[in-house]
Amino acid sequence: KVTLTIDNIKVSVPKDYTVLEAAKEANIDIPTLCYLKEVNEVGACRMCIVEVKGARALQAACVHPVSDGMEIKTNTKKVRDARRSTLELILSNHNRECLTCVRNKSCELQSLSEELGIRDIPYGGAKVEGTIDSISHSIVRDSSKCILCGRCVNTCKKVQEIGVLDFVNRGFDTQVAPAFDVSMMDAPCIYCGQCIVACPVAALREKDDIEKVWDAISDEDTFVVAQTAPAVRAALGEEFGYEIGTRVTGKMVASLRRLGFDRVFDTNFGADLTIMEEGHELLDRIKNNGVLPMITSCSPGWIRYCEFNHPDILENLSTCKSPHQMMGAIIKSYFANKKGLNPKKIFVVSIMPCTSKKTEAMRAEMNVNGLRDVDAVLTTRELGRMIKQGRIDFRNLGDEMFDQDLLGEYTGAGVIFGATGGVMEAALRTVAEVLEEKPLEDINFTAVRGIEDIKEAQVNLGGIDVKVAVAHGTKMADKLLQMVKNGEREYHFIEIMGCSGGCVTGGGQPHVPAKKLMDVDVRVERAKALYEEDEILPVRKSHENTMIKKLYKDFLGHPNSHKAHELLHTHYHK
Ligand code: HC1
Ligand code: SF4
Repeated sequence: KVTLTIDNIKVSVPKDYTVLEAAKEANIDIPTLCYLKEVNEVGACRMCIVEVKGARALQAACVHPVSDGMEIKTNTKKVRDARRSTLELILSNHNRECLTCVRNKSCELQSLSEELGIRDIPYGGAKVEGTIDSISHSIVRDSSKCILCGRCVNTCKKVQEIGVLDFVNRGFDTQVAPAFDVSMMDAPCIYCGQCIVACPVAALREKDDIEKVWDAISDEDTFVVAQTAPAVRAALGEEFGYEIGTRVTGKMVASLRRLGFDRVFDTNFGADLTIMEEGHELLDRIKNNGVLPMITSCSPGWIRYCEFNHPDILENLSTCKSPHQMMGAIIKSYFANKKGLNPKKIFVVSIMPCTSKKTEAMRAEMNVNGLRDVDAVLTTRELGRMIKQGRIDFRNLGDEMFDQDLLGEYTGAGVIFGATGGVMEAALRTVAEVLEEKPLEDINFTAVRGIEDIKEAQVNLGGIDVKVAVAHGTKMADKLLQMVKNGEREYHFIEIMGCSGGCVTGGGQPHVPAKKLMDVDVRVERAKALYEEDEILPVRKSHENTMIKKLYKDFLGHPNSHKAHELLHTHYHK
C-alpha cells in the first residue's frame, strides 16, 4: 500500500492504483469523459486533470499512478479553468442540438457541461461537416456528435476483439469509423451494440424503429403483438430511475398494455420452446453421431461473428431459430389459426436488449410462408422512450400479468436465458430429465452461472458424461473455439453469447454512466434479477410448461418434427 493526500485528505491504497481510483476511495469526485474502466484508460480528453505537487504540468488522473507521499489537488482554480477550456473546445466542434438528441438527459457530455458550469462557448470557428451512416438495420453512426473519446474503438477492439471501429483520417478531419470509411453495413460488424453502450454521447445509437411500431398500433386493422425478452425486465426500470438490478416484469407488461398492444407475451415461452427443440437436437446428435459440439444459436451477434470468423464450424451451430423468432413464427401460425386471425394482419414486435436482433429479424430465412416472423424489434431503451412518449407514469403502474391465451405460460428456465450460462442451465434441466427418465434432485446447475470468462462442467446424464462449456463476449468465444479446434478441449454442448454477461448487458440495454461502472458490475446485478424470478416461478423446467405441451399435441407433433423444422429451424451462411 501507499499513502498519499488528495485535497488534504490522507488515503492509503494499493500501489497499482491510479490517482482517479485513489480519489474515489477518498470519496473525492474527479470528472471524466473518455475514461471507461478497464477498457479506455488513455487520458485523452484531459477532463480528469489534477495538480500533482512537484510536477510541472497538470496530470490526467485516470492514467497517473499513485506514489507514496504524493500530494494532489483536484479542485484548484488552475484545474477548474483548464478543464473548462478543454470542454469548451470539445463543445465548439460538437453538434449541440441537445433538445432533439436521443441522448438528451442521458448524455455524459451534457451532464459534464452542466457540472462544470459551461454557459457559453467562445470558439466560433470552423466545424467539421458531419456524416451519418444509417444504412444497417441495427446501428447509426453520426460523426457530428462524436467527440473522439475512443470508448467505442477500444470496446470493439479490446472487449470484443473485433476491431471494426478506428480513428480514420487525420487532424481536423479525424473520425471514428470502420476502416476505409465504409458503412457499418459493409464492415465485419456483428451489431452487438457494445460500442453504443460505451458511447457517452449519441455518435453511435440504435436504428430507431419506434415510429413503425406506433403506426402499427394506430392501424385498427392490424393486430399488434408485443413479446419481451428475458433480459428487458432486469433493466427497463433503469430508464425510470430504478436501481440497477431492479426487476420490473409486472410494470413492463402493464406499460405495454397501456401503449395499445393487442397482446403482450413473453419471449420466455419461445425460450421454453427453443429448449425443447434444441435439447432434442442435442440428444439426437449425441445418440446418432451427429456433429459435436453443438453450439447455441440464439445470440445473433454471435451468429454473425461465427459466419464471418469461423465459417468452418457452421455445422456445429444448432439449427434452432432464436426464441423470439420461434415465438413470431408460432404467433403467425398456431396462434393465428386458433384465434381465427389473418396472419397477414398480425404485426409482431420484439422488445429486446439487443441491437443485433434488428438485423436478425430482417434475415431472409426468418419467415413463414413469406411472412416475417417478427416485424419490428425495439431495444429496451426504445421501449423506455415509447413509454415516455405515451406519457405513462411507469413508477406508479400496478403489476400486471402477461396475456394468458395459448402462449402465456413460461418457466424459470426461460427467464434465465437472459444471463450468461442460462441457456445451458435451462437445456440441462430438460435434457437431464429426458435422459434420466426421472425428476432431477437438484435443478440448479450453478457451475455454469456467473461471469467467469469461460465456464465448464461435466454432468452425468443417464450414464453419459456430457461435457459442456459456456463463453460470453466474442473475445472469449474465440478463445474457447481455438481450444476446441486445436484439440485441447472436447465438449458435447457449448453456449455462446455475443456480449459479455449475456443478454442482460446487450447493446440495447439502458446506458450506465462510466462513473457508475467504477462501482458496480452491471452483469452481476441484472443477472440476479433473473435468477430471482426463476426461483419464485412455480414451474422451472421448459418441458413442464403445459402450454408448450399443448402446442406439441395440437400442432407441432413432437420436437424436431417436420412441421417444427419448417417453422422453428434455420440455416447459416458462409
Ligand atoms: Fe436474449 Fe434470447 S435470451 S437471445 O440474450 O435466446 O436479445 O434477453 O430474447 O431470442 O429468450 C436477447 C435476452 C432473448 C432470444 C430469449
Ligand atoms: Fe464493434 Fe459490436 Fe460496435 Fe460492431 S456493434 S462496431 S462489432 S462493438
